[in-house]
Amino acid sequence: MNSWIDEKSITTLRVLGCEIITKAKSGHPGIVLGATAIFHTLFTRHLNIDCNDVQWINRDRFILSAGHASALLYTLLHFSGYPITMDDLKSFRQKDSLTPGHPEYGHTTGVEISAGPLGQGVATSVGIALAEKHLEAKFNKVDASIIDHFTYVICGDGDLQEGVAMEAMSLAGHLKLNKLIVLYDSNDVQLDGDVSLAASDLMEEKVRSMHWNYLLVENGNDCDEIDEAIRKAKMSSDAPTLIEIKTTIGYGSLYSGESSIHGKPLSEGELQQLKKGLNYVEGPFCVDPKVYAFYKKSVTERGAEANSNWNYLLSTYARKYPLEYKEFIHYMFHDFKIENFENLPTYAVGDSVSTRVVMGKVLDWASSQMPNLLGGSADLTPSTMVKGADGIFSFVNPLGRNIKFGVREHAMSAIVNGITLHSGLKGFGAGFFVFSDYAKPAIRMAAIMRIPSIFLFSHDSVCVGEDGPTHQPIEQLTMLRAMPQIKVYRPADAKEMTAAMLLAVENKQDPFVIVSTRQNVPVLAQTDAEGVAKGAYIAYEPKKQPTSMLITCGSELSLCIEVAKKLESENEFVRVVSMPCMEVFQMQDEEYRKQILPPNLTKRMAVEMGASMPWYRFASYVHGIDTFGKSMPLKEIPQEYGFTVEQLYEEFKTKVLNK
Ligand SMILES: Cc1ncc(C[n+]2csc(CCOP(=O)(O)OP(=O)(O)O)c2C)c(N)n1
Ligand SMILES: [Mg+2]
Repeated sequence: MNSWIDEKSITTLRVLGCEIITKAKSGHPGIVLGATAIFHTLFTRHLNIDCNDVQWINRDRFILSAGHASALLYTLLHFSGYPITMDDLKSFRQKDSLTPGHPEYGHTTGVEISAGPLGQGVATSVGIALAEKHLEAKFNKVDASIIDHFTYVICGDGDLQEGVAMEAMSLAGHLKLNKLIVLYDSNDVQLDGDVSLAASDLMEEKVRSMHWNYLLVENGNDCDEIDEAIRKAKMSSDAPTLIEIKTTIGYGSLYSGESSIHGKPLSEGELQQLKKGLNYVEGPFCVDPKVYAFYKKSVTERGAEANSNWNYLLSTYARKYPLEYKEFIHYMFHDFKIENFENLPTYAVGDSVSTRVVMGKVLDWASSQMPNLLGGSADLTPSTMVKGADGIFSFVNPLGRNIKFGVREHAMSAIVNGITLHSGLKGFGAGFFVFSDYAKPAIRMAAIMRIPSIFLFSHDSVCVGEDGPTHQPIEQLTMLRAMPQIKVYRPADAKEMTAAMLLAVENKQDPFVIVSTRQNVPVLAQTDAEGVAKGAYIAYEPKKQPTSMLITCGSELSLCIEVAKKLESENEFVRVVSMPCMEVFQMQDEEYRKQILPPNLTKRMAVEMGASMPWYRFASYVHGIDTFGKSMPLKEIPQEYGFTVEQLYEEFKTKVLNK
């Protein structure tokens, strides 16, 4: 039985949530009416958050994976004292409102994660829970647990049908991330109809086999039953918990239990019917002051008190453990400027080394300077060379910074986002570049959220060789370069790679993708760290005023310089531009861009071992690869695709110079 105020609050959330959806003529009333008691119980009885200190590091994290419940989340945040007014609620889904269609991290205070693409929230929450475990092990003392919070997720049937959620949950169970609690809004309905049309998994067996606890709440309208299950889940155990909570989609409406209510706003008449059925007497957009008062007491003040107790604990900690406290503060602000470059591996001009080896070495070195770097590879450590420091992260070694992600590129990338989102840590993940396809939806979330996750990839081109077309990237660079708010670096040699990696580890906004070669490439005299920071620069300037240009990046730079030198010996003066990052170059001021790519220098050829499309922004003629690759020995590949000095020289002459 729910108390009077629980009942009143839940009804208010249902009605107000539906009112704003109806006003917007857009949104998802189904979950707003069905899962209300889950949200309400979690917020009023468990979630420790503080609207006056939204970045409080030890707050519980609330991850809404079912992003279509945004109307409910905004209404709850409004009740809980966050800066969302009734007018903001009334502007639900309108242009530039604080209440956009799906929750947007960095846009609406109190939103912990951008959500909408189902499954992402569940997977990202695994990274958040992992970060919590690591920081807990790093900083807590027997008499002062300064990191000690839960990560709560609300998800629906759709979230758990997504592969990314399953990949991540499998890892979370394996790593025994026991502070992770998933509240599953189980209503047997999804957008297209009954869940039984598309799935018949035995959820209990499924999650138990992944080493999760499983609890069932049969009446998802009963706050005490939900409360009891959350309490059990919080009790110490060595497993994360999934609580399956049976609810009725569209509860209280004419379409109760039907999939049609999932995303169809109620009409004014249906809204009146809902209010009548729920005995709701307030006028439109009106809230009984008792509901506000209840939320003030049970969310706002309870959260503020938890935060104030924590601050007291932290001040004791600061006194007793001043060194650890100092380090803790560094972690919180990612305040690890690299100043000591003494042991940074350097390379001599003329050395030959693959950029993946350099990527791994710089990361190892950076990890020694930045103790808050945490990540690893998707079962490809010997290939990508990417690993975290201090041993493998596990239940017994939560201090380990090397995460064995297994062959789970998608979950890896979402988990990296979770690690980064937690704050205090910076996540990275690595794999074969061609499998960035598997990681892309999570990379996109990092870009949308503007968080500084790092995605490292090796085997950047057809020069993978024998593994053939399935393993040879072609269109992946185009895909990522087309993505807003991300920096895609493809360095040319050890020096460029070192510079790009340093930018990535120190970066505080927007994700980095860094792509490295499998094969050895020469260390060039012409490459330059400052140029790398600007995205593009002149790598080779002929002795006389250039009359044409080669624009390139990655392993093709050394070839282009050779081509330019050969042409110079024939009195043809060609500039070579190294462009390791198009996005960063585009951000430079016009003067710099014109200096590197003078508009009057129209004879240009761009060269890259990948799809030609992105280069037409810079050159009207491109030598790329617009077919899939071929399985063949590495040494025959450059010839096959026209990437030898001789072939490029001929092509440049016939197609650009003598045109
Ligand atoms: C990756 C992804 N695919 C599809 C959608 C579109 N979509 C949003 S909600 C939804 C239905 C999901 O069903 P369920 O999780 O059971 O939600 P309910 O209808 O019960 O609220 C779908 C298909 C999406 N948001 N993300
Ligand atoms: Mg459902």
